[in-house]
Amino acid sequence: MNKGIYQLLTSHRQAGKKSFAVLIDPDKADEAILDRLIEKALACRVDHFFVGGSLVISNRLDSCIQQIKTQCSIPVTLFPGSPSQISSYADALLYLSLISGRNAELLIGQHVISAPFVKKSGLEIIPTGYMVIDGGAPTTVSYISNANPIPADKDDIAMCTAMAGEMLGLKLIYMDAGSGARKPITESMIAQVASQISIPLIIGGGITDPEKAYLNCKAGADVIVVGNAIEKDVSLMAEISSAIHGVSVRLK
Ligand code: 1GP
Repeated sequence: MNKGIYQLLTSHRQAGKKSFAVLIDPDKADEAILDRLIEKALACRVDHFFVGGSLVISNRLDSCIQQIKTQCSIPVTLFPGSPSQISSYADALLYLSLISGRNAELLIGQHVISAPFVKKSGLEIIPTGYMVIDGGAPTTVSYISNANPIPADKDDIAMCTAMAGEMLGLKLIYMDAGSGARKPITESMIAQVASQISIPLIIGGGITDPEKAYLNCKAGADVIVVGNAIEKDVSLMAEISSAIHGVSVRLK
């Protein structure tokens, strides 16, 4: 039987292992593109597929996940831009609360409306503190969320936000500079947050090269998410994957 996704994340964290998640936007990945991505992901030891987007205009969410599921056993976790982005074909759902913002709808409002539907999905639900960090320019997520991101140089605000999220019972922290961010999250912010939480830390947004992925992991990220850069150049997947998996962490 498959381990739950959360158990996988926590056991990797405890073992000091870093994970690589490739983000797939169903609007951008047609069948042929997805075929290529899956083949490459299998060859590169990708740990997770995250599926979702801020919009998801097409009706391809279910078919996209079904295609992944028929071709490989890499776990699929939903990273939804809205409560409508639920598919029972996935393994798990990042149940996001936008704790960096003060938009009540994204903190709890939409969750209340979608709760019965989400519960019925049968998905593994992973309560996730979602923190949007300023990535140097407005991104889709910062626009859609209608909430101020945390300034890129305010490591202490990020740290306190993540601490509060953990103490409120959230099981993951996902810090995101937004898709295609000009400036990814700094190592100093990652290190400060990582030093104060004991739940897995996911980092994404604007990571375009293996060095950045490596440095993020060294700073304390447990999972690195890359979307845009791989959409543009699928060959990057191999380099980024080996950079992430090459990080060895001394256990405390
Ligand atoms: C966005 O964290 C993800 O929400 C990934 O960002 O597309 O810039 O890699 P990129």
